[in-house]
Amino acid sequence: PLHARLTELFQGDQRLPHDSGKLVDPEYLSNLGILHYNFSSIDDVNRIAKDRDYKNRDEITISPSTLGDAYESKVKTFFHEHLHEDEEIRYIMDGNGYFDVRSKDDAWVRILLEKGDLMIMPAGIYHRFTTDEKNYTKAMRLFKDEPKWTPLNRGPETDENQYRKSYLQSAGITA
Ligand code: KMT
Ligand code: NI
Repeated sequence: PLHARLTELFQGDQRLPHDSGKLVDPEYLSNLGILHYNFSSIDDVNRIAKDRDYKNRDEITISPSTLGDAYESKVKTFFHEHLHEDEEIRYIMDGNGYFDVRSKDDAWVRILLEKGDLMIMPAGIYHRFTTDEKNYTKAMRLFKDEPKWTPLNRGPETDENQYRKSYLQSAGITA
């Protein structure tokens, strides 16, 4: 099951839960254009990839033991608010992690992903990622074609990005 909650004001470590206790239901997430599943078998992941014509994938283990000195800076980079011009599919193979996504009124919603969770985020949604206090996320990243996950950090330019504008329109968000 997937746990999503509105967050409190962010103070201190990004890896803490920052939980306001305000639960967000699956419909709230689907209204933001987010799909999620829990798959215990890789066959289910393969089926999603086939259905959506995803041809490539890679695996990343985000932890101090695999990334060494680069761990802290990697985690900070993933936590910069950004968008992509493609949808983002992530499958948690082991451990867990938080994806924060922007709500319709621009508040942060923190989504806890655990082993077996697969989330599909639409192109153009502002989001960020962090490990939690256990500092261990093993994830599969799926790509349509060549591995391409260029994050475009939020700023005046991304607000004008055509993928951002299409997203706002499809989610029915008016600024
Ligand atoms: C992203 O786009 O922020 C990421 O892919 C984070 C690393 S994958 C869990
Ligand atoms: Ni991203």
